[in-house]
Amino acid sequence: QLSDQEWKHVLDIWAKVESKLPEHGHEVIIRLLQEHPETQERFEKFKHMKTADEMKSSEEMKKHGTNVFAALGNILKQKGNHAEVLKPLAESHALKHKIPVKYLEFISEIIVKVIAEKYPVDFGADSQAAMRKALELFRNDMASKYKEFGYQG
Ligand code: HE5
Repeated sequence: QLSDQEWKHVLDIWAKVESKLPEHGHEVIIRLLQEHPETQERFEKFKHMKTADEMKSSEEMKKHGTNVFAALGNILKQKGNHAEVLKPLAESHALKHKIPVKYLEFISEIIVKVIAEKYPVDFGADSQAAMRKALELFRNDMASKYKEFGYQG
């Protein structure tokens, strides 16, 4: 799906993201809940939170952002051969957390936006396009797994 050059773009920028993985993961979750309030309803632990400040000071949310970014990094590093690592994530998001593909689109957009803000020099047009493509591949494969699990997503 992606060329070697595109995967290199994706993994080079991800190496920078990893230098502050908990912080960047935390910020992405906050922005997701702020920009798409309907997603907040899916989080038992976070749905009571009212302000961005409350979210910023939440260690629990930071931990969740870390887990999300660690999982995503693990997937990206498979360079498309991610069936094995994707499966448990697709299963939990389909059957337990009930996360529509639309929400995966929301978080993908925010991931690209946040990385572009943090690393404007290193995340140029080619890298952004490559990251979009990698996230699209991730979503497509999540969507087909969702269907295997009987969730229409
Ligand atoms: O499912 C798990 O592990 C397989 C539990 C921890 C986890 C969750 C939970 C992980 C590793 C991820 N998510 C990873 C992940 C990567 C993609 C980009 N997620 Zn996840 N999530 C969990 C996403 C995308 C995504 C979008 C949305 C709206 N995710 C969510 C929502 C979501 C929820 C509600 C939960 C369970 C609640 C939770 O752990 O709260 C702290």
